[in-house]
Amino acid sequence: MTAAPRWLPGERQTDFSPEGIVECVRRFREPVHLVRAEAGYEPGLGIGGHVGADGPFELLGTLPPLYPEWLGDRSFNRTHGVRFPYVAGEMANGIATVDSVVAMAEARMLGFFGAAGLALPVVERAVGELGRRLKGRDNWGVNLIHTPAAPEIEDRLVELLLKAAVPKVSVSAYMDLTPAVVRCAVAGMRPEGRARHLFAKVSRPEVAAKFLSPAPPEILRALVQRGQITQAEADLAARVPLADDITVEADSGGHTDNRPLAVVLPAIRALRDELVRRHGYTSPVRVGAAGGLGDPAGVAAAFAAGAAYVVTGTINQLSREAGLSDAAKALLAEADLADVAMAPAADMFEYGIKVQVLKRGTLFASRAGQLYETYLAHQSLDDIPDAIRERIEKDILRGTFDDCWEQTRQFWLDRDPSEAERAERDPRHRMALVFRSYLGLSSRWAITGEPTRQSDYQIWCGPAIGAFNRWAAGSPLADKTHRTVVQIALNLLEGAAAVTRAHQLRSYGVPVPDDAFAPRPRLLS
Ligand code: FMN
Repeated sequence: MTAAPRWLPGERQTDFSPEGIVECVRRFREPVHLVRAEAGYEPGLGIGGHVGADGPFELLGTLPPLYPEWLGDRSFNRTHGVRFPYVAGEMANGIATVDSVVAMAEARMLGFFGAAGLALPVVERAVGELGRRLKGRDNWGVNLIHTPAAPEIEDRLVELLLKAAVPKVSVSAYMDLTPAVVRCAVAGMRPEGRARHLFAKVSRPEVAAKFLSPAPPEILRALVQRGQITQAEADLAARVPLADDITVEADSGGHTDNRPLAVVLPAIRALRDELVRRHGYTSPVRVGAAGGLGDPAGVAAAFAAGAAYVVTGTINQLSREAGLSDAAKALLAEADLADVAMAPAADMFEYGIKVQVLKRGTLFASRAGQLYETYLAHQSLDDIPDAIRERIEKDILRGTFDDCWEQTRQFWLDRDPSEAERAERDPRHRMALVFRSYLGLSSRWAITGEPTRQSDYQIWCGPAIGAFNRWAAGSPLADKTHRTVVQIALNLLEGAAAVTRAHQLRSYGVPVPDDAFAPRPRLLS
């Protein structure tokens, strides 16, 4: 029988102190030895030294280095040409800017441009600039959001994305598949692979199932008939899932089902396993995690639950690159875990759909809620009792219903005259459009920093903001000059690696102190 190996400390005497253990945890890029003085004693840690037949410590085992690059699914990095399994998610109205997508791509991560809510020529300019600045790279993308009320918007955006050869498209808000989204996935498909990668953002298994399945044959047939894809592309598409990256969105800023990540992620991972088996897919189909990620412990937990990659949103609004005013960023920087609320969504106001927004420092959530209650209770602007009308006109709209309707009408005559015409005929629709104008403008005011409307800023925000602000307090990330989207990402990944190491070592019986689970942000390169 060979004797158990022994460990001889190097120049630095190991210690079993809490501080010594924390330091070994932080040095996760080096192999770490689990050692003990003798049987029955708690293990301690050592780095370096000499393993052999002699030495004062029994060697229980050695953990090899751990890298943030490896926290997710290694196929994610390979497929998308990135170094880290990390995505800065799309944020509507260009809040996820061209600059942030470029910064993420240059740092060898992935970012999606926030195309939703922008007019097509604006998206076209942004995509053109991205193509020029990121020439030769394919680790960047653009959001394609479902617009059930105006399918032609989706069609035109897909046309643009294909023409500009955008390498990744994150598709979101789909409940059902449209020809546009299927075309986006399938056009250009070759036996050796896809022309572009689709990331499908979902929060429910029934929607995930649609993207985890091959494209529906009837939609493929219709696209072939229209000449939008070839028969060969349709045949290939019948053998692969529509998307091979499924982003599971838990309780997030903006549109959200408010589900905890620990509940939805395993459910959709299990569904993925079942559908991969059923369809016999031969290449990996990954499930990533979004929603509520704002500090290293959250990110480490997502990876530990099997997330192939992580996506952040809310916290990137604090970054230098975010297309949000300094005044709005300052409000976000003060927010804690519970400073968020659900408020009516501008795009689906009449259906009672809500978005998660910042509550602290702005009255938007309660004012938008009052508008929705009023809409539910009345048939038209003329039906609204005087006392309520006066309050809405004075406090919320800052104008009479008549003036607001005139401005709203002009807006719709420009954008989509059929809406204005419908509202002329249907007083309830007119009321909806007037109230929706406040919801639309309130996002603009937050973006431009309109000083007279700070109390009306609509800022999409999830509870991750509180996790981030608590973690960043007093660190370089609390200083807005250092707070870039890449510094945030690198610190979250670095921290998540440290938390992962701390947990590994704790699970082998090492008395890892709580400090090891709370790595501090610093400037990283
Ligand atoms: N997701 C989309 O798919 N399309 C969007 O247009 C979009 N806009 C967003 C705007 C803001 C201000 C925020 C905070 C999020 C938005 N999201 C959008 C969701 C993010 O891409 C990301 O999935 C989400 O924010 C992650 O959760 P978190 O907010 O908890 O970090």
